[in-house]
Order: sequence, then C-alpha cells, then structure tokens
Amino acid sequence: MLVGELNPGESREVLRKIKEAVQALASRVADTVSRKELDEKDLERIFQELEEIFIESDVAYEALPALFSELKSRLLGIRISRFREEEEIWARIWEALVDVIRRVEPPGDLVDLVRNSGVKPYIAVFLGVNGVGKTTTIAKVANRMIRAGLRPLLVAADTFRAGAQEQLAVHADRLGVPIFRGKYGTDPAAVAKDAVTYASKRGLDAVLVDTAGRMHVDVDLVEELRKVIRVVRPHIRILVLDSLTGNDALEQMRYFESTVGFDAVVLTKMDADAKGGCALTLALLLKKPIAYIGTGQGYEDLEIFRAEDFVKRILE
Ligand SMILES: Nc1nc2c(ncn2[C@@H]2O[C@H](COP(=O)(O)OP(=O)(O)OP(=O)(O)O)[C@@H](O)[C@H]2O)c(=O)[nH]1
Ligand SMILES: [Mg+2]
Repeated sequence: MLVGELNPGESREVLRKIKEAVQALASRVADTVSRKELDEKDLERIFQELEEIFIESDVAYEALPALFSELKSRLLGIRISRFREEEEIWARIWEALVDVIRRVEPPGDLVDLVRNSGVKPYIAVFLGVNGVGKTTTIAKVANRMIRAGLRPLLVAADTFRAGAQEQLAVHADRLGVPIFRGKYGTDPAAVAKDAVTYASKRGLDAVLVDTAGRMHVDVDLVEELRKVIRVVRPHIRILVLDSLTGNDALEQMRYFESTVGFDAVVLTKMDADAKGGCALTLALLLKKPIAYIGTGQGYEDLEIFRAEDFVKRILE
C-alpha cells in the first residue's frame, strides 16, 4: 500500500479514536476517584466498559489484557486531591503506557551494535511481506551506517519480482554503496552466500540482505527464506512491518514468528500512522525489540524506537 493512497481524514480519525479511548479511561477513573478509593472492582468495570472503544481504535482484543493489567497496577488504590485529579490520572496512564512499551525498546542503535560486534561482515537479513518497506528500510539503514563510518553491502536477494534488483540498485547508486546482485530466477540463498564472501574479501562491515516479499501465506517463500537463513546464518533477522496495515501486521508477526523466526522489528510508515492502535498492539504483544521506526520516504526518516516518543505520538 502506498502512503499516497491513504485518506488523510481517515488517518486523523483513527488517531483521534485512540486518544479518545485513553481520555475516556482517564475521565471514568476521575469520576470514581472523586467519590472513593479506586479498587479492583471499579477498574474491572471501567475496563470492561472501555473494551469496545479500544478495539475501535485498532488495539487488538488479545492485547487488551496486557494493557489493562499494566494500567491496573498503576491506578489501583489511588486517592488524589480533587484539584490535581485529571492531571495526575493522565500522568499515571501515560507512565503505564510508557512502561509497557519500554519492553520493546531496543538495547541501542543497531549501527552501534554492528560496530561493537567485533564481526566483519555483520550479516542482517530483512524479511516481510510485499510492500511493507523492506528495500526502503535497507537503504535507510545503509545511510545510517555510512554516517557512522561503516561500509555496508546491499544484497538483492529478491530474484523473483521484476524490478526488485533495479530498485535496490538505485538506492545503492544514490548512497554510493556497493551492491551485490543475483540473476532473476536464481537461488536467493546462493546469491546471499556469494555476497557474504564478496564482503569478507573486501573487508566490508555489514551485509544487508533484501529478500522477496509476496504474500505471507506463500509456503515456497517461507522455504526460500529459511534456506537463506540456514545458508548465511545472519547475526540478525529483521522483520519489517507496516503500521498502516492494522491487525494484518499482527498476523504477519505471528506468522513469521512461527515459520522463519526474527530477532527485531522495524515498524514503517509511522509518519502516516493511520493505526495508532496497531502500533500499540504490536508494542504490547511483541517479544522482540522494535529496532527502528520508519517516519517517511527519505533516507533520514529512520528513528530509534523510544517508548516516550511513541506515547507522545499517539497521545499528544
Ligand atoms: N511514508 C512512508 N513511506 C514508506 C516508509 N517506508 C517505505 N515507504 C514506502 O512504501 C513503499 C514500499 O516500499 P518498499 O521499500 O518498496 O517495500 P518492499 O517491502 O521492499 O516491497 P517489495 O519489494 O515489493 O516486497 C514505497 O513507496 C516506499 O517509499 C515510511 O516509513 N514512511
Ligand atoms: Mg523490495
């Protein structure tokens, strides 16, 4: 899906909804707190009443228990002065969200990880269904590496889709980094393997492998990706997910988790984040860190994922 296809009105609508859901929560908590100390029963009732509003804002049903339990531990037993009620409740909710999301913060910048890894070349394989932003993300990561003084190699291991190799080549050209290409129809695992040998010989720092997208239910593709991973034994497998795809992104995450496996996520198109709730869901349910978020189509539009910024983005 292209960002251009997004209806901006619709985008604002969903973001407004998630904020509304949180506001509804704050005001109900305030209502109760003004009368009595907030107990477990009150919170259960409030959460139950709000389930639907959260789901409408694209938070997946299965993410609600994690969200509510974190909120509960922050809100239970509070009794606060009437004057500071709203402010204080809002702050606690904000903190709870930041805390729960902090679990998927990366330990640091991937680029630093590569630099400090002591391995050369550091091998990263990028995975994801078609159109999520794999190729663009690789170009952005390469750009970040160059700025840090590292020398990456781009690898076009998508030997399936016409134009895929050329697309990566355009980025390599613009960024002034080498690219390793395979012939269309050849085995992506062999291409990736040769690319690693090529990078080793030249003393390059990192190998960034672009893989084919297609549909996530494509069994052949899964086999192909597994083979790439078996053969090149990457140091990191990065799953790219598109924040505009709502609950599909959750499904893709689950699918890749159970088939190919991955170590970190990049969440793209957060600049046009129509689905604030989708990103929140992923942050709640992911067991792996979100290394970066994509915030635009330019090379600089890649940010390290930070829980504070993320909550600001959805609530402010
Ligand atoms: N606004 C915005 N657009 C993005 C972002 N990341 C990628 N895109 C756009 O999304 C579209 C698809 O990106 P690609 O990088 O080609 O996606 P891909 O996963 O490589 O696609 P396939 O190779 O077909 O599987 C392009 O128009 C990109 O410019 C982002 O963070 N923000
Ligand atoms: Mg691509």
